[in-house]
Amino acid sequence: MARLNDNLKIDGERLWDSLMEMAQIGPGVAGGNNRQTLTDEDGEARDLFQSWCRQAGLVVNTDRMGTMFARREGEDPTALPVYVGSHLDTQPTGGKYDGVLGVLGGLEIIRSLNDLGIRTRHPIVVTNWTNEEGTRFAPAMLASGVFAGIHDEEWAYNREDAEGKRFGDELKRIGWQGSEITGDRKMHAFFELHIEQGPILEAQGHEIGVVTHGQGLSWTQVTITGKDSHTGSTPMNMRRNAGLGMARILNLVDEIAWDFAPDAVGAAGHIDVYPNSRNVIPGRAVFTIDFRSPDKPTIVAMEDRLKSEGEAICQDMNLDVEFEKIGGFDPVEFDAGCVMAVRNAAARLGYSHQDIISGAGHDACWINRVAPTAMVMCPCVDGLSHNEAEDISPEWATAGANVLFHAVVETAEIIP
Ligand code: HGY
Ligand code: MN
Ligand code: MN
Repeated sequence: MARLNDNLKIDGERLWDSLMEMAQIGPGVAGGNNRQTLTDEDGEARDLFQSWCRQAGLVVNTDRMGTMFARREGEDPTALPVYVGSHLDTQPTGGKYDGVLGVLGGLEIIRSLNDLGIRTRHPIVVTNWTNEEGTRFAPAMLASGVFAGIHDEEWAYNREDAEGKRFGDELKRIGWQGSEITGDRKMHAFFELHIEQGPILEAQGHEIGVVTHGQGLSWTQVTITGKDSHTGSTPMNMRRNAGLGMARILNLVDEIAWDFAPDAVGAAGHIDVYPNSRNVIPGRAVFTIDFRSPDKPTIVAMEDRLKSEGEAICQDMNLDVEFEKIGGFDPVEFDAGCVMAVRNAAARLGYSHQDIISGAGHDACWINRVAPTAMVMCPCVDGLSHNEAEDISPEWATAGANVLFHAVVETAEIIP
């Protein structure tokens, strides 16, 4: 009977083919993907994933946040399942592997267990979390956050996109509002395979990242109010330029991040000025500041400086300003036992590996609150992600999925 030894491997070619087929849904304009959460394209991806799960003999259920759970029975149906997964939604200019590798890597484990005729004591559940990216509906990791009891469902349902569409309405529109109460499921453990989205593993020449921690995240939405006026006839000393106020605060964000570097980063990826007309001084600016650090006091210090110095900037410019915390989570330490299963798997399989702190946020960061959790990372080319040029090698995908396979199956206990 198969034991956990180094010839227990997934089918890398089948995994790669599935990644390429999924990438056809919601294509971007430069070779990547634009498959934002709860769009028709997201619905198509869900349908394809569900059909693959059913072909693999899995029973698929969905909770009220639309998260998909595809279950393979264990010898002991009363044993808490081992969950494995990530997300299928992408950034508007996303890559083909961010999130998708973790969902299809989980499915590949099932396909390989079926091929090898291996049974496990614990059931195994492959998971697709709704709205990990938080790009269409802030914040990121929304469904896993409701699952972990961080957000309540009604608040999540009322999140609106840039066109004023509600999360709850869009979930119903694409037909993926399930009936399960979100968070009722209990887990024996959760594992997530993800590309690093940074340059460390490739630069160090390692195939596997054993993720011990995740850095903390803080999203602050800033709203500056000035006065729309004519760009030609309004004297400089009479202007209340919200766009200029935003520019000065964005410069402040960069200064703050550099002051706390190298263990902190900061930027604003979402920026809107109104009315955004060439000959109107912007009377309103709305933008989101993204601060990250593995150190919680550093994040608090950055948020405090943003507020105090940002208020001073706006006061000087006769502008009104509001700061609203719209997302974030504390730095995460993953479960030592699950991390050990990942590290042992990488060693057993002979992959070069190193411990690493995740720079990006993941559903695992919330699920770590309610179940023993760990992550496996593989490198990505030039550390590039959240860019359509995101790229990995088939070998890296296979290595990551093999380590995930061993960590999940060890935790789910092979039936001899
Ligand atoms: O923002 C993040 O770190 C994740 O990619 N959603
Ligand atoms: Mn991701
Ligand atoms: Mn992402």
